[in-house]
Amino acid sequence: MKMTFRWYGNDDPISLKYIKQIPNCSGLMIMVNDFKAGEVWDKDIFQKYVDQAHAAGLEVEVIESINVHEDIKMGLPTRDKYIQNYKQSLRNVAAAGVKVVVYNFMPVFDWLKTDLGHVLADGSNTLSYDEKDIQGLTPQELVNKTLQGAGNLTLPGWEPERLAELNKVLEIYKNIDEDKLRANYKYFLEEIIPTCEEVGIRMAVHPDDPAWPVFGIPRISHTPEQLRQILALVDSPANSLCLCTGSIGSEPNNNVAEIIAEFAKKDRIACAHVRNIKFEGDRKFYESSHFTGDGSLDMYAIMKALYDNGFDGYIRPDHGRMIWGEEGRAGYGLYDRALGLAYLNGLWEALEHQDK
Ligand SMILES: [Mn+2]
Repeated sequence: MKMTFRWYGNDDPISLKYIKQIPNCSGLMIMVNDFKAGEVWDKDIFQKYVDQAHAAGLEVEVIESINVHEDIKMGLPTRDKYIQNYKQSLRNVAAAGVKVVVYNFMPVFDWLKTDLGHVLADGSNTLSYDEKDIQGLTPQELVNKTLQGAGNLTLPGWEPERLAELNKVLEIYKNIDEDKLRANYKYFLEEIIPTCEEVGIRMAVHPDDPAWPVFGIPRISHTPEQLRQILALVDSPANSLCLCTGSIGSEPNNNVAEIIAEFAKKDRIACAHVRNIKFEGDRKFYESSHFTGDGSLDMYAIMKALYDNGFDGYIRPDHGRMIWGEEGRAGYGLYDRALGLAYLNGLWEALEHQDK
């Protein structure tokens, strides 16, 4: 298992030096915004990030995400051009040493929260979701509200170009049900997985966040059965999961540790985002600290499920709260994520020792 940390490239206020100072942090999961969905990731531009990371003593074996162009998800004739570009991006990042590519197949909206600065009793703030807050909003109103909450920093998944044609895209999705979306997904995977196998990359799909459909748009990556269906679309280790505990766990009926055990046993978890959330009601939760006692998920059971089932991929702490006066990109400050990483280190070390 390798412990890693997300870094936003030169757009990240957190320095690589600080990340390197976190104990047992071997490398980065890089998220850069140089490349729009559908564009080829330029070899030289990407290599510069990798060189910077290496100079700081950090590996870059995971990137998140090479975004999938909406035309691929919608199955439009233009998809083939974007799929060719995707394959070229895979070749380019593989040449720079990347082994895992995180991505998602969520239509229109990526992750979704209704408050990016929900204040907790201890004065820290965090991301939260309350279904009540999106009832009555149009999709465009939701987009405006989310972008307002982000301040000056870019929000991955909410790139302006992706949302530019929102109304047109929503119209097209009226004719796409879950099965059609899955068929479009299969078409995509059948094209790219042979390239992945050739260049040594594992695709890791990020589950829907939160784990249910929004605005009636289909979502097909949030139940154990749906994850099985995805892995069966192309049965290859190159077609794997990014197991995000806070996303999968937002649906209380999803037993996160059981889901991890099932897919880790089959070696189909390429990497994991590990974080906790606290339920406050039906479809109402906030992102707590990683510590089990602060949230609703059993973090020991989660790490044990990974450990017991031979997980040897990459882990990173996921979203953190803003603490100690830090101001930064929602969910991606330094301090609380570093605390989360240290806590996950401790759980893992204890699991290793119990085994001896
Ligand atoms: Mn995640």
